[in-house]
Amino acid sequence: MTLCFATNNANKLAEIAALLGDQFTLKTLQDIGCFEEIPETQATIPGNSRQKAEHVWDHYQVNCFADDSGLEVDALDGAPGVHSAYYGGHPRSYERNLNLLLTNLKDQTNRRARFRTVITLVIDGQYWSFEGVAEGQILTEPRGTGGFGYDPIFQPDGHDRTFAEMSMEEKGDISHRGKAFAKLVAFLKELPPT
Ligand code: ITT
Repeated sequence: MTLCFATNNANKLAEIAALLGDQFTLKTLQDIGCFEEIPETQATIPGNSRQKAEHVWDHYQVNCFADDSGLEVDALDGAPGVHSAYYGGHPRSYERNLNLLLTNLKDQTNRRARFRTVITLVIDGQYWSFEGVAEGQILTEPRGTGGFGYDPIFQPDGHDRTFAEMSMEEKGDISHRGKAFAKLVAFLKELPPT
């Protein structure tokens, strides 16, 4: 089956490609001729995930999936959440985002947080969604050089390393996106062959 992954984030694409078996052919937005910035104007992670998939289906009639992810920090009432990409004020400036989060958590003892991913799948105009959550804590200083975004300050429960200190495969086994994606793949494998 051929599916487009509606993302402009090369890190996400690499993570998913590493998890995907040969039975699926992954297309990028560029492959299907989509070069515009897809709007993400909804107030929730599921809303933005749906908006991205809907944009591709409505404009290109291509079967696809989109993910929207965010980091929810308890001591900040769930922020940055749906605003994770722009938290520091600059689109996808990972360093600014991460530094602002550390500043806002200065002297805070409650470091509990979770990454949440919601994937929306659209096939022939029919929609499904799949969620994955990774619980953990925010460290006081970044550690590791792998991954992207908030990975250097997020230590998942049951591990003594951050996501940025893990290989892509290791992160994929326990991450929010990996879990949501495993549900997506299980669902796709049950579909009748086209
Ligand atoms: P697309 O919308 O094009 O897919 P994006 O980078 O905007 O890419 P999201 O809106 O889903 O991605 O994610 C919002 C931000 O959350 C993202 O920019 C990162 O800062 C952070 N984030 C998402 N997944 C992450 C992960 O696995 N590790 C670390 N940070 C992550």
